[in-house]
Amino acid sequence: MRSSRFIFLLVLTGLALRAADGSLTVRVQHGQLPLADAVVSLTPLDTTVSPPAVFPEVTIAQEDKEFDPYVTPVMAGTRVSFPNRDNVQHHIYSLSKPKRFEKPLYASGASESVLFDLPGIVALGCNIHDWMIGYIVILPTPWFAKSDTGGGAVVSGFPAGRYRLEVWHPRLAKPVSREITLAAGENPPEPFTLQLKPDRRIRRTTDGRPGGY
Ligand SMILES: [Cu+2]
Repeated sequence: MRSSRFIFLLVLTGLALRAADGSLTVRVQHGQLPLADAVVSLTPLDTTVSPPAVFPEVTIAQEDKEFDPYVTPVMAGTRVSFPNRDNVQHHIYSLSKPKRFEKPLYASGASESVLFDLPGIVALGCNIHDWMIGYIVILPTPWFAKSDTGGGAVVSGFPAGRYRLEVWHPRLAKPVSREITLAAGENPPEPFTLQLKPDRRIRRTTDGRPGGY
């Protein structure tokens, strides 16, 4: 469909690096509009990343028959819990390569966790509610951020050096990456333009599905 193809403009602004603690601010736009839920990551090319002593706790809730958040970036090695905050049962699954799993019919209030140890994209679905879709972006680096409703993402805490800058979004046909060198006083890299594919989420009626579950 011609109308479903959009230009996706990634604008990198306000690069500011201190000696031991870099910070990169990225603005992700869809035409003139800010685009939320893009994951921006920096993977070092000259050094290896050692895993943190303790991984932060990450939660993806099932709430109002949706996955919340819709997109969740984590570092490989992170355990994610899936609490059911609805008063109906859910049956979540992933058919994605980095982690295939299934949590059959589980009830309100229940929470189960899954370890995501391999980098890649995991798409989450629910066997009961077809429209439920969520993504886990598993990264080989601790330096990443997700764009907010204003399209802004701030990656911070990385040392100066050479990085692979990657951008992923549910509506990108393929992930986009480029090599950049981030050093104190450096200008932001040139903006780049990406192609988006249609939003795959199924639209719900305002009151959910008639006679729903
Ligand atoms: Cu469900």
